[in-house]
Amino acid sequence: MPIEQRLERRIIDGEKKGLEADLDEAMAAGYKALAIINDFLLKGMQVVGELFGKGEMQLPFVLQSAEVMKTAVAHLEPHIEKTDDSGKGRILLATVRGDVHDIGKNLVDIILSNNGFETVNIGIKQPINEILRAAEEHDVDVIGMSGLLVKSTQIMRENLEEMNQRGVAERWPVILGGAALTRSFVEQDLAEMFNGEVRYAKDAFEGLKLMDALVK
Ligand code: B1M
Repeated sequence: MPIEQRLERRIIDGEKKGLEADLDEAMAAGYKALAIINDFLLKGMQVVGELFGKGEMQLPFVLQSAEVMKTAVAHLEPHIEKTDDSGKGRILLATVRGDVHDIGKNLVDIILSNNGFETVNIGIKQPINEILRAAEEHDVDVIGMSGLLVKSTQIMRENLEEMNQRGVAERWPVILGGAALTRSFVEQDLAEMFNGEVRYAKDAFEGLKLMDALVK
């Protein structure tokens, strides 16, 4: 099997043995670390999501796929291109209350920190109290929330309502990301009720573009 398909297959099958050697082989063949993540590994994860959604894959196997994904990203991370910029600004990253999905958020973390931003990544299942406390403590410029469950889109709305109520909406622009969100939900529905600025990032690169625009 060609290396491209083998890597995609590894995610689908949750097969870790020999993973690093395959990743090294792909890099030696000229693929950049980020291209390996975006073009092969995430493609595999997409298939996992589809199989799981159709009831053709059980949760423990999804977990195994996620483990392979995380190990692969950790192996590739030192090879991801970095800019020489630093100190461009600081973002808080959290997966919202009730949601454990963190692969996407952690990719955003890598992309932003490799491109001159400081990240304060407080992890998964974070209630708004904790998000705001950490934002204050670390004096961040932007708050970034991630969530993949449909339920999380509602939690994000509640979080923005809470920011309105506490009078801190204008203090921190907010970037929202995650597969269950849509641009119109964030930039129309949520933007309408939020007293500050809220933007949608389809992927980590859009997150980076937004950070460049929001933190001047
Ligand atoms: Co779950 N899961 N999962 N899951 N899981 C989904 C999200 C689901 C769509 C699968 C499906 O049914 N097809 C479904 C949600 C359905 C819904 O809400 N309607 C689902 C479900 C149901 C669940 C459980 C409820 C299952 C159960 O227990 N019965 C449970 C939830 C537990 C909880 O959260 N309380 C659960 C658990 C899990 C695992 C633990 C097994 C594992 C997560 C492991 C981990 O993250 N550490 C898992 C996985 C792996 C998935 C799928 C298959 C893959 C997610 C992923 O990592 N994608 C997922 C299916 C799918 O999304 N298609 C699914 C790769 C990742 C790079 O993409 O996170 O979208 P993503 O991030 C992208 C962009 O969205 C964006 O940039 C990233 C990179 O480009 N982005 C941001 C994300 N955050 C951003 C933040 C930003 C900017 C951009 O700025 C702040």
